[in-house]
Amino acid sequence: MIEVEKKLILTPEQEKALVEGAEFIGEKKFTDTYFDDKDFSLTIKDIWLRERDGKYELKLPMNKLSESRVSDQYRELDVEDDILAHFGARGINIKDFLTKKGYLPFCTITTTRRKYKKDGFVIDLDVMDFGYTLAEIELMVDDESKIKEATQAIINFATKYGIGKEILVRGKVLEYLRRKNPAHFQALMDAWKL
Ligand code: V4E
Repeated sequence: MIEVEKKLILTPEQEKALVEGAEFIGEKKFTDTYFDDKDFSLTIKDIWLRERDGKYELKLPMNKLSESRVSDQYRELDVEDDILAHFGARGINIKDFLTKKGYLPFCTITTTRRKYKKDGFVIDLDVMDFGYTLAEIELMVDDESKIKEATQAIINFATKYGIGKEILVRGKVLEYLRRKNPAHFQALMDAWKL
């Protein structure tokens, strides 16, 4: 399955309208630590290696950085062996792999996430510990050919609640870097030509 998602910054009124009548799925809190080397080799390629509450995850981009980012699609690996295999490092311990590659933590964020369902869409309301709040509207599709359609469906759904003017919303990690590690942030902006 492919997750198609759109990140949004909502006003309190928009948030209220969006969750009104939605099914509340639950709230959870998790802490992510992201890794990269001193040259930002992974994140420059839009590759995100993280440890979420002790479990390693890798997000790999499916759309090219040059394409317009109306929505985000990433392939996600959450099995350690699959992550190591992606880097051609099968058979070693992931901690040793990180050390060998010089991948060090560059950002740690704790998120409190409230999850809702409405009209077949999943809505996440994320509050981050560094003073940033984001909403995400998500749809799962079973084939790459359906990404465009799903993106449009998300936009139409958001428009119903007066949301959707801002196409490019900074994700939590980019906002964290902008505030706390401007050199890393600038390296990404330069590499991505944003
Ligand atoms: C994909 C990505 C980053 C990694 C963090 O991904 P994100 O979806 O923000 O995290 P989260 O906690 O919501 O993960 P989930 O629980 O949904 O798996 S950091 C930046 N990006 C991509 C990105 C980009 N390339 N460009 C812009 C302008 N924004 C975001």
